[in-house]
Formats: sequence, structure tokens, C-alpha cells
Amino acid sequence: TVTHYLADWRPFPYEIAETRLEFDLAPRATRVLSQIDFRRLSAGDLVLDGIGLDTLSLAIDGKPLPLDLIDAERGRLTLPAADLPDSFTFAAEVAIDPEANTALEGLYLSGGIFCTQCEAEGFRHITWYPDRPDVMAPFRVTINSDMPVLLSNGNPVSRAEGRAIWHDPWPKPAYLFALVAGDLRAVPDSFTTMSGRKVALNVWVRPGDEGRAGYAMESLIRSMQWDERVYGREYDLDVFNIVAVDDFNMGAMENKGLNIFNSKLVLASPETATDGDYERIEGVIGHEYFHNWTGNRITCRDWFQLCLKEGLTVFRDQQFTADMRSPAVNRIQDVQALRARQFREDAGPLAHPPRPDRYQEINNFYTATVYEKGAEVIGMLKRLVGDDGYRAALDLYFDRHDGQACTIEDWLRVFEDATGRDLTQFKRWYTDAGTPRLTMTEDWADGALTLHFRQETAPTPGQPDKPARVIPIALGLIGPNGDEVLPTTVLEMTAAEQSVSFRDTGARPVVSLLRGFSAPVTVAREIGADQQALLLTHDTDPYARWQAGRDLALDGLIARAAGRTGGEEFTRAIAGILDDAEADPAFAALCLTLPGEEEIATAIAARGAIPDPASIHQARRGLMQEIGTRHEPVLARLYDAMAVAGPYRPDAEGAGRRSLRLACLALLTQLDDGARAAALFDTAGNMTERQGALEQLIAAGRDEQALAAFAAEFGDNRLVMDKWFMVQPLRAAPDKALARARELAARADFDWKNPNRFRALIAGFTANHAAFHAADGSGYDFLAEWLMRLDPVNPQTAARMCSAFETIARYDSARQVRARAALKRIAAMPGLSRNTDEMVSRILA
Ligand code: HT7
Ligand code: ZN
Repeated sequence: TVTHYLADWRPFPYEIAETRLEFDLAPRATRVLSQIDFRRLSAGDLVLDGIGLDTLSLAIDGKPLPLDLIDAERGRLTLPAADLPDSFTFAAEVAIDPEANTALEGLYLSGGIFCTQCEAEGFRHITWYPDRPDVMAPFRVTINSDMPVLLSNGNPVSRAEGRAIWHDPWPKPAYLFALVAGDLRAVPDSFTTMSGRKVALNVWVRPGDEGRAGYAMESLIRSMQWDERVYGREYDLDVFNIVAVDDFNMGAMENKGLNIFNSKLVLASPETATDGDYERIEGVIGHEYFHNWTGNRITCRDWFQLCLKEGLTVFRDQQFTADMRSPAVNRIQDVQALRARQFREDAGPLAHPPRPDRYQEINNFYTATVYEKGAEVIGMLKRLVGDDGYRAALDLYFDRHDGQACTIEDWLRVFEDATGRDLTQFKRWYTDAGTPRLTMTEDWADGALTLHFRQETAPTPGQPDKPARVIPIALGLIGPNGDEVLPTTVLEMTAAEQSVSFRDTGARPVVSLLRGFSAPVTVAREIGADQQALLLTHDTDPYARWQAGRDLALDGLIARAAGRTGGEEFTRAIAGILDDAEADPAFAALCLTLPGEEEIATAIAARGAIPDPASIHQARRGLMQEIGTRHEPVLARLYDAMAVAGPYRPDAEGAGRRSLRLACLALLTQLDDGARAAALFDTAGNMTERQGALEQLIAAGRDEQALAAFAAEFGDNRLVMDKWFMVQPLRAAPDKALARARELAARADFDWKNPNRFRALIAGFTANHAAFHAADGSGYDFLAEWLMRLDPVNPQTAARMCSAFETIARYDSARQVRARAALKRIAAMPGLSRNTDEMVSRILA
């Protein structure tokens, strides 16, 4: 295996004036003709990438080249510099087999539709090319096929019987190339940009799905308006196409002018999609659209810089969602997701910086660290330079770097130049892995409150020493009567230890710390239950308020999991939230939903103890039962009051009411044995409540009828049946989940080669914490068995799912031995992909 290093990057010695491609599409043998106009920039051989190509001919300026220039083993074609003129046209004719392409990388078939996925290195599976993001070119593409719809990037040039020609004038790297051909139907609309350019918009779906594409189109239009209003960025082609396909390794892809989406992120109707699905559709449609500027017009110099486009685009999509919905609730949800996925990654064997400096397989680095931590780092930058500084820096970024392939250094330099700030120390957030732990202790003397902060970051793989980082600490002070005595103040911590004092605050106040989650750090502080309850009731910062409740609940759950009593303070303090719940139902739902079992395990491990999954499961259910019993009348009243009258609308207000209703249902189900859930399942007119009710019925072990009814109603809808496959192993009692998962895996409709279906069942199971971490190792064996089956078919998806094993070091030694044995079986599999091999080796290291 080859390791790629950031330090080894060298500029490509040629530039491309134009790339011309012609495709003769056929499922088993597609012919690809390429003509690439190269110009020499500096000395060096011309090295092209190509994998799995049946090369029929190669030529320079019409003169044939010998095929033995190809090194098939290394996927390279090397043309010695001495044989090349300063300007020349390279031509190749290759044949590829889209039908055999189960890895879904390059050109493949999804339900009879030809489609492509070229990020990160998929284009080399289509033809010979400098498949690196810093080589950009305008593309002209001819598609020969009798399929009714033929699409590629850019603007349409001509359409005739069996042929379409497309031209993309904006220079782009090969990873943004796309082609789609199939029997598709358009849901059309149009958008006039701020400078008056009329853009034709289409969402392309399979015949019959047109009625479920409207929300995606509305989301696209909102995204286009938002990027103009907030960032001053305008769309730059005559058409913008979105295509939904069923077989896709990730969520979606931002190909220039031709976004390709996993159909689960396009198709939605009230009967088939949940509020969460609608919110994700809006967010991902926005994300891919925003890439047009942050990713496409300005791209990455190399894949080590991936967070340049992904961190920034996640940050932009989070801003967009906050503007479309509730900033407070969305911030809390983003923090929850960051903790669940990124903190977990940062604390284990797969930890890496947002800008890694080495990789074996780049597809393994599309991670929560690159995406979500990359976004948090930008959030900190914005807080440090202020809103105006941020806008000035972004304007400069777009001005200075339009049309370029850039680095994190370029990105930081625009902030330095626009604001005059030195970001040398700040850069560590990009280069250092690990989540800093921020410890705060307090002194109260002579009416002054002194806060002492210490930061430390544990070693991560390959990075033993962690110098101090710049940490923006937003804090406020709340007096004992609940009044805010100090509004939000930002302390810039730059040293390993730093103190700050506050005077004239009256009686000793309580610190509302890390408001708005101002930095991606963990916090350790001495705080009593009374103080947490005070913050939960009175803090003016919604994140800090929610966090106070979270900490209070966690303290109780950890005590219960250790066999002690616990959770009384949380149960008492939650009364205030329930009284106020109707003012902001979505916020109340977040406060009322206890931390998940995985989160409890993380908190136990952070306190130096070994989590026991079965006790954690019992502890959580026990506390839910106590909360339900204590607050039954108000929960029952809220459950009824939160029913939304009239037709379903996927807006934040309705979604908030439904989320509170389902949070109440989860607690009430502990008392009524699923009676309310059964009634809701039978009567609800929307998927949010039906799925919510179904999950409760499964957890209560009363699911047989409901599951049968669900399958009878939705058996022919792949996306809805994915939910059916997911919720069963996820919500089943821990001692029943594996048997259930095995039963489901044996069904004929467990189409495991489809990534959505595979993930639904297998990731549904691994997310059932107590079942996956069963003491006998059966959960680990089940996952290993399926990863070994999937790896030869779809290495990208198999490799990503290895991360379920990344937390094993925190469990007892017997579990560790069993998990490692499962991983070693995977590692020993003959022909294991580079993707999975890298993941397993890093976890086992
Ligand atoms: N930029 C896109 C990444 C992506 C991807 C990466 C590897 C393999 C398959 C993939 N599909 C899409 C998605 C995004 O972040 O917008
Ligand atoms: Zn992205």
C-alpha cells in the first residue's frame, strides 16, 4: 500500500486548454473517446491516471502511441517529456463496463440509469486523465445513446436523435465531471439571478416520482436566493440540473451544473418522509448548491485540503438551515451531531486533523472531522474576526481565488489580509488532531469571581505533543436569582493556562460557559446540581441552557448505570421546561430527550470508568420511567396539545410540535405499554408520527401488527422500506436485536448491494449500543461478517462502516478481545480492498 503525503505535492507540469469527451453508452461496453489539449508549463513527464480501462488506442496529435506505456498495476500512463511537443492533443479510446461497476465509482448503472460519481478519484475509472483537483479545464461532452434524457455538465449545445452535446465553459477538475442518461422525468422551474440571468432548473426523477420532488425544487430556489442575499454569490450557467438515483455511496455530489443525489435526499411526501428527512433534503440541496462557489469556482489544490471546500460548505449550509428554521434548535442539533460523530472520531484510533497530512485511501477521509469540525473551525474564525471581518475575508477569498485550486494557507491568508489578524496559532486547529479539554476552576473572594482555565489535548495517532490553541470562550454570568449579571463576553484563550476576574456581580453568580458552543472542546468543571438547575431554568443562551440540562441528566444516568440512585434533580428541574414547553416545543423536546446510550458510555469513559452497555440501557429506561411517572399529567396534556391540526407542512413550527409530541410519547410509552403509540400509528397522516410511533412499539415489544401493516402499505417504496429495515434492529430490545437483524438480512428484499438498504439494516443494528456491544461479541461478529461480504462489491461503503469499531478501546478487555478478533478476520480476508484495509489497520494499530 502506498501512503500519500501532503509534503510530496508538486505542481502538474502541463495545463489543459480543453477536454473533449465522446461517450457511446452501452451497459456492458461503453466506449469513451477523449481528446485533451495539453500545454507544457514546466519540465516533467506527462503522467495520466487510469484504472480498469480496456485501452483500445492512444495517440499524440494523431500519431498512435504504444500501449506498453501503460503500467496497469499502478494505474499510470507515462509519456516521457522528451517525446512531447510544447502543445499537443492527447487522444485515447477506451472501453468500460458500467454494469459490472458495483463499487459505484466512475460510470455505473443505477436502476437502468447511467450515472457517474467522480469525487474523489472516480474519473480515472472512465478514461486516462490527470485525475487531480488542481488540473482544471473546460469540458465539451458528446453523449451517444438512445436513452431519452442525456445530461452532462454546463450548458446544452445541441440535442438530436441519439446524441446530446454539452459544453461547460468554467474550468473544472475531473472530479466535478458528471454524465447521466436514462428514462427520467423533469420537475421544472426557473430562477432569475440578481443580475437578471434566467436559469432553467430541473429535478430529474424516475417516472412516477414526480409528485415527490417539489420540496427539493423549493429548497433549491431558497438556496439560490440565500447565497445571493448572504454571500453575494450568483449562479453562472443557463441550466441547473439535479438527478435522483437510488444507488449512491454518499448523500449527494456537487458536479458543476449537474448535481447527482441519493434519492433519499430528493424525494419526499408527507406520507413517506419525516420532518428530519425534509430538513436534511433542504440542508443537502443547499450544501451541494453552495459548493458551486465554495468547491467548484474555487476548488482544492489537493485532497489534503478537502476541508477547504467541505468545512466551508458545511458552515454555509448550517447558516442556511439556521436562517430557514430555528437558529437555537439547529445549533444544538449541530452540536449533538458533532459530539456523536466527530468527538468520537477524535478520541479514537481514527483521529486525524481537519487537514490531514497523509492518507492511503482518500475516500476514508470524508469524515466528521473534515466536514463538521472543519465547519466549527470556521465558526470560531468568524467569532474571532467578527461578522464584518468574516464578510470582508470571504469577499476577498472569492475575488482573489476565483478559478483557482487553493490551500488552507490561501484561506487563512485572506482572513489575515482582510482583518490584519495573525492566524499563526489559529492554524493549529487545521493541523492538529484531538479535542481539547478545557478545565475551569473558580475562586470567589472579596466579591470577585476569578475563573482559571486550563487546556490540554491528549495525544492522537502520530501526534504526541499538542501545543495550546486559540480558544474563543464565550461566557456569561447568572445571578442566584436567575438574572443575567454579565451578558455574553468572549475570552480569547491562547495559553495553556489563563485566568480572568469579574467584579461587582453582586452575590456569587453561576458561570454560563461556552455559550453557543463557541469552540469544539470538552468542558470539565465543578458544578453542583443546584447550579445546573439554575442554568437550565434561567440561562439566556439556549445552547448553555440545554447543556446544563444535559449535564444534569448525564450525572443522574451515570449514577444509575453504576447501580446507585440518580436523576432526581433532572426530573425535578425538567418541570420548568415542561411548564414553558408550548413557547418553544422544539427546544423543550431537545431538553426532554435523554442522552442516548452511546453518549452515556462516552461520558462514563471520560470519567475514567468502563461503560457497561447493559447497565446503561437499564439506567436510561429506568430514568425515562421515573420522569414519565412523575410528570404523567403534564406529558399527557402536552402530547394531546401538540397534535397539529390541518394538512401536514414540513415547516419548523409543525416539526417542533411533532418532535415534542414524540418526546412525550417516548416517556408515556413507559407507562401505558404502547397504547398511545398504537393509536398514533393507526391514525397519523404523516410519516414523522407513524415512524415515531412504530419505534415506540418496537421498543415496547408490541410491533407485530404495525410492522406488517407498514410493509403491506409501503412494500414497493424502497426509501420507506429502508426505514422499516432500520428501525427494527435499532429499537429492538438489546437481547432481541441480533436475531431480528439476522432474520431481516435473510429476506429476499434485503438488497444488500444497495448502499441505502445495507446501511439501514447494518448501521441500524450497530447504533443499538447494547446489542452491538453484546458481551459475547456476537454483535461484532455480525458486523464483520457483513463487511467482509460487502467489501469486494463496494469497498467505499464497507470501509466507512468499519468506524463502528472505533470506540472498542473504552470497553472491558473481554469485549476488546472479541472486537479485535472480528477485525483481524476482516484484515486477513484475501483481496481485501485498500479502503477497508486502511481502516481496519488504523483501528487495530
Ligand atoms: N463532495 C461530495 C463528496 C462525495 C463523495 C466522496 C467520496 C465518494 C462518494 C462521494 N459522493 C459524494 C459530497 C459533498 O460533500 O457535498
Ligand atoms: Zn460537500
